[in-house]
Amino acid sequence: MSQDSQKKAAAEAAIRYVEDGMIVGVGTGSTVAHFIEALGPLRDRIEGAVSSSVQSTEHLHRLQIPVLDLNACGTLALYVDGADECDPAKRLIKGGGAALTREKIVAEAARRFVCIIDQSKQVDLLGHHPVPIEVIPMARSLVAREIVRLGGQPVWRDGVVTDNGNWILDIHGWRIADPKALEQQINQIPGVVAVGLFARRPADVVIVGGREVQILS
Ligand code: ABF
Repeated sequence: MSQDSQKKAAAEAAIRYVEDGMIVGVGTGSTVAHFIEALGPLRDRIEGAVSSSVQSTEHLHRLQIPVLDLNACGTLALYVDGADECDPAKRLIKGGGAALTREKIVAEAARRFVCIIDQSKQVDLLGHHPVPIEVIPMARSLVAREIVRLGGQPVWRDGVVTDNGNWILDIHGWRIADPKALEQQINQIPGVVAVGLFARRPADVVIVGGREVQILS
């Protein structure tokens, strides 16, 4: 089964968590694009969606799904998003698509975070995929130096500007034994907007696509 078919299978399986009248938090990426497509036919049964990126907002609009402002929604019942890596404790690396800050905000606002992935995203230890950090542009070098002190190798994702007008550093070379502690340490560096480690708020349910879809809860 191709990687994209696995993504589609995971995304379609996530539809069972959508209930009538819900406001659904929607992530970003190619797996989520399949979820948005599957959400289209349910547009009249849900109140709307809160989006984590301009890309997903445009996709939701094309399918005539109302996109709501998180500030007007309070706690969301459900957030569905993909990931770049997922460990057995459902802790994640996210942000390959540069939407990590808004993804983190919507995940935090949700009671249930359902993460949809293909099998290549499952790892025992986080860190094979670089860890993205969104930084305020003037702090790029400062944050990079601090990251080197923490044993990482920062690479500036040159040319990429986030939806919030910031820049991304991708941190290579970490094998992350304690993702929660590292997340906290990075969050303390001035100029860091968000780090793509989702350990303090991991996923609640992980759906892994395949011939047989696996649901880890
Ligand atoms: C978003 O999309 C990101 O946090 C993650 O980086 C990425 C996963 O991409 P894809 O679904 O395209 O593999 O969820």
